[in-house]
Amino acid sequence: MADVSIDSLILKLHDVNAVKFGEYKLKSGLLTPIYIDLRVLVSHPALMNQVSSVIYQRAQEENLQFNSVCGVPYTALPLATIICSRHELPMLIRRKEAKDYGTKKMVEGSFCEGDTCLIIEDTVTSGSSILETAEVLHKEGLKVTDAIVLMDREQGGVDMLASRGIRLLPIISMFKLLDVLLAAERIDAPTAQSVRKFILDNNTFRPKKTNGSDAPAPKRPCVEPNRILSYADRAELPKIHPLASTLLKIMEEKESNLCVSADVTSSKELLQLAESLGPKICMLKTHCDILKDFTEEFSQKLQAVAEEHNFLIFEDRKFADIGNTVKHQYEGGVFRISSWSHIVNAHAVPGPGVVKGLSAVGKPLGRGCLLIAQMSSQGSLATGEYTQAVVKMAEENSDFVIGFICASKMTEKPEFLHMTPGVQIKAGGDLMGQQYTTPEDVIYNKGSDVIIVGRGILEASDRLEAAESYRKSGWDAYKRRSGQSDQ
Ligand code: 5BU
Repeated sequence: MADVSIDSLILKLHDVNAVKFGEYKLKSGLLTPIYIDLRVLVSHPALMNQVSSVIYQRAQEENLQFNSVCGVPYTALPLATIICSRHELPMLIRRKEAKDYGTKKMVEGSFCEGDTCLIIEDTVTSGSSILETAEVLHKEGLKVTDAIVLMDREQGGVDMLASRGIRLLPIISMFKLLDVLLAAERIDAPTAQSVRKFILDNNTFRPKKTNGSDAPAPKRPCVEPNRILSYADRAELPKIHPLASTLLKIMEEKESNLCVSADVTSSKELLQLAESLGPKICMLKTHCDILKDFTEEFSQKLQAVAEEHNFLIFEDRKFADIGNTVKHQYEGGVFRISSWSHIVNAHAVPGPGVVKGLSAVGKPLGRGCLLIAQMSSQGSLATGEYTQAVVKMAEENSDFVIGFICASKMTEKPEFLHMTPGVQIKAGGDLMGQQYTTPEDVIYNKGSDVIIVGRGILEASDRLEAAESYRKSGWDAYKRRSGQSDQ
């Protein structure tokens, strides 16, 4: 398609208010001076047809080979429908949530394993929505090699998807859009300049460096707050929870963002682990209900070791009941978790009452809670809108919630801590759905703060040596992320 019609398309998109200037919140929580809202397209059928045409034309120009087309829900869904209907192409629909009856399929439509599916999207910032859709399609045995997007915000989506083997083909890029609107006097020069600066300053992707010199340099600087702020800086933030501050200081002091998951079944072995690995870790994670011989005396000894070696205790209890019940579970019973564990975690499924119940017990004791925003296990249902709602719940309860269990950074608010399980030196998984990624990926690429490692250390012939190796990998990745290393 000639540039001139792209120009007129940009102006038409501006006419229907699909491009807005002001202050808007992105999915990531970041405030942006420009918002692209292509949901309005459904009210403008002629424009909808035009957009569908340019997308299809792009696929033809690139000579893309595919068996089906899938629009990322929801905005791109009608675009894919028009393209598929007009050109008689098979379409696939990706469900945002599995049905709780019937087939429970995540992808609707017929396909064969190994088929290639072309993804269509309306707007891309980081590329995460396309990746999420591609992952669902992959799980069904489909291949995704290309995606076409109408509007690329030029904030790292192309690079991020390329790093995951998907070529993203944009129709309109942010800088082009600004140039056209400026030339048509739809916006003034300072507005265009402020958007350009925002885009340049907020690249969401940093390529993974394999080693020093031959690694590709990041295209644009990345200035997300907790990529730049050190753990020590964050410990001093005015809004930081005192327990989060303590943990960040421990991390900085011990040069460790390693939490060992002490998944052993005897209290003697657990205490030995805590004693020997104590100097290497910032936190020790327990599952007290897998111990065959839990006693109060054990919990007291564990606290003494934690104090001696300066680490926090995190009981991975995953509370998930109504407020009144979790209050009792946290405070009482055999384990009396609140009496010895600095940090606990909870599922957000019951709603904010779960945090209220835990907070009633934990807050007066200076304890803190992590909300489970994502899980490391395959097929986890904690994704998409659920994850977003968890982040909101955390932000609304920051007097007790200090962060998240998650795969990657959830919020730009640097006072929240991100902790990631499912970590081993080599990516992979176990036979029961656990999925592993590497310390480098978790800390450097995904922007998380703490690696949680269980069997990677517990099953090593030399646990201390393994813990040191994880500590070092996690710490080196953090140093590089915060620009304190030129490795
Ligand atoms: P592993 O041996 O490194 O796979 O152990 C991981 C630990 O983290 C284990 O105790 C799990 O219960 C825990 N975990 C997890 O693996 N994934 C999650 O999403 C959450 C906790 Br929440």
